[in-house]
Amino acid sequence: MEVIDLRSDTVTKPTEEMRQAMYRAEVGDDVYRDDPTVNRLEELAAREMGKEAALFVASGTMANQVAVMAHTKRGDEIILGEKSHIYVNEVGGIAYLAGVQAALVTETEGVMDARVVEQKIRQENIHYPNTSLICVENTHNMAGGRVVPLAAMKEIHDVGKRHGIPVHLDGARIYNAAAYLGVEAKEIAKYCDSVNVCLSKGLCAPVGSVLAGSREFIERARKFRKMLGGGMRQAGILAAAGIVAIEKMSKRLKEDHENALLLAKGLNSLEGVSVDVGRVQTNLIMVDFAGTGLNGMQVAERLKQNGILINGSSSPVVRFAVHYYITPDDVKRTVEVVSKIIKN
Ligand code: TLP
Repeated sequence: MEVIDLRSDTVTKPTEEMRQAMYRAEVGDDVYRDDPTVNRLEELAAREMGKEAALFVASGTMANQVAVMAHTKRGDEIILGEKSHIYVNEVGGIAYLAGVQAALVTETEGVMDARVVEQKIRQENIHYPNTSLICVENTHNMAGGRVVPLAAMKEIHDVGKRHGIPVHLDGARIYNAAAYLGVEAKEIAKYCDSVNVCLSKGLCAPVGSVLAGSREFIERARKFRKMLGGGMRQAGILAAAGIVAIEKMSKRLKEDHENALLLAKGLNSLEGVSVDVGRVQTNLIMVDFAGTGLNGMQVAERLKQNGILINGSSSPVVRFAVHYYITPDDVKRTVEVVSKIIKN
């Protein structure tokens, strides 16, 4: 029995085309900027995001952390969502690495209200830290893959511009947002000053993210990447897969979104299981098992015994992540198995 892995889109292994590209990749020492494949990936990513330059880094976390370090000074304050990945899931890096503190905004469906963001900006006062960055996440992971609308992105960017504060976009899944909105990724990225794009989630690359922004910002980020030990040498082996991720895999994400909707509808049809189908926009779905009397850990354990993996949680709400390797048949089997495990 094949395992159906719905824990995350990060579990995606490189495609055959990626493995071929990795095998053939021309490489050099990227700390000397001698790796032609890394250079090609960075140029491609900069173009795709409509920015001057880009930097290949080891992970989404590294892209976000290096961005916060490059935008801020120690003791500053940054504004971000209370459910954002940067705040919740990056091991307190903003405090430890950048030495900044957080001003949190409660998101609604993953979206921060621009007026609230503006209220959080510190005025000049001897007692206050400087506000030096606003972070947005699109799609929003903990909101269940929700897309931040372009109008909301623009409003926040306008607030930033009015106050001279840059906006960083955690666009780990920006291509999912672009696929949902039916626009090019740069139409989203134009409302930020820097953007993290993950290659190793739904796009299937084995490793890496690209951080894009102005040439001057990327040069500062490059130095912080080196400080964190992220100056890789013959990284073209990895960048080669990243090029396939952007050129090819970013174009097919609608399929994942269709399968996610199919899964949401199937699960929602089961007694005691509830998914707000109307809220499903991309590849992540939040499933509430409260009506079954099971918590997320119990659901995960029972599914595992039947060859299906999800990340458990102490609450009855769990995330199912759909990706390239999840077929409509897998969706069907998942619904059948869930139907079985909630009955006994
Ligand atoms: N998200 C992972 C976990 O860390 C939760 C997942 O399984 O979804 N930004 C966003 C919005 C993310 O969802 C993630 C990873 C990252 C940044 C960090 O990327 P990596 O894992 O490459 O450091």
